[in-house]
Amino acid sequence: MSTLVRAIAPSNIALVKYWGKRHTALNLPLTSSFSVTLSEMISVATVQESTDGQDHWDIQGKPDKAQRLLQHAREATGDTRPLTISIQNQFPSGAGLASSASSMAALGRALGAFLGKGDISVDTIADWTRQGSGSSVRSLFPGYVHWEAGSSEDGSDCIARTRFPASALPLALTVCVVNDQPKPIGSTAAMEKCRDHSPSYQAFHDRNPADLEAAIAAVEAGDVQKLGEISENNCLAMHDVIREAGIDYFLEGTHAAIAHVRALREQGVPCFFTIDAGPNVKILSPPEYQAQIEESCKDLPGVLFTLRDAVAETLVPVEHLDVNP
Ligand code: 2P0
Repeated sequence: MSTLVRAIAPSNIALVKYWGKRHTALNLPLTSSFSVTLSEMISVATVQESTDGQDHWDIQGKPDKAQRLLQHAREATGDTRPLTISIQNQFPSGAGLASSASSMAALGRALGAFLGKGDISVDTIADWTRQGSGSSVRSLFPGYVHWEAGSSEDGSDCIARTRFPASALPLALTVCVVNDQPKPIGSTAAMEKCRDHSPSYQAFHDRNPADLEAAIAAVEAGDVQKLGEISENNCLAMHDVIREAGIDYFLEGTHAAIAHVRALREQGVPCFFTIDAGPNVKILSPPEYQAQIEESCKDLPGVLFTLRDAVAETLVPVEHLDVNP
């Protein structure tokens, strides 16, 4: 028998976004960010020792990010056994939804348990997963998560933590999927273009502390409307920066969903949107409005399908299973 480690990690959605790096090689963010970790959109990673002396990968997409993560985990633990690694995204991974955060977080948790034998701290795991995807560090924690940018050269004060449990302000998330093709340019490359070409890149980062403080205060006060205002404005400011660099992630369905959220609010439905580096629109609302919101989005022009999710209260513990090699 040999041991197979199985770890799950969910996707996360930033309400105050990270869009720029202070250290490219270590992948350290320029500013802090604030997100919700989801409960349904998950990735599952398994790790076990290979019997033929080779590494084997069974993952969706290119393995370069995962290989970078593995290299850091091996250097940190000194454990270089050949591994068979699989990562599956249990949500439409071809649908332009960010799966790199959840897949890297799942792999990091699995490697932490397998190579580190359970003695590895979550901050060390975050240090590894950040090499694959910066925002993955937020997926290592449930609820409302604050990822501190820090200022140290080595990234030792760049840490994420749950700031509030999901119950502090119950939120449902309805995704309007408007594209099922890979996005035209990935986040890392887009951030670099923005740094080099967008006049309002600095202004976007200058507003970050105030947006963070206001978003945290809004959750503390249970004020969905305020949280929505801050999140929408932060997201639109990020997309202005992106557009200034000659990239426009929005499609017809993106504009239709934004207009729809605004119209719903006019009708008294408390909801707000946020959009990441892609065209899909995430609508956040109190859970009791989700069915109505989802139904009303189905026929919007350009919306292919909708997905339902919520903020995660806990993470699923890592499992150790005895299997035949
Ligand atoms: C965020 N995004 O805060 C921002 C908003 C997308 C839009 O972090 O370069 O895969 O690997 O650190 O984390 C998505 O990019 O990028 C992201 P890298 P990552 O959620």
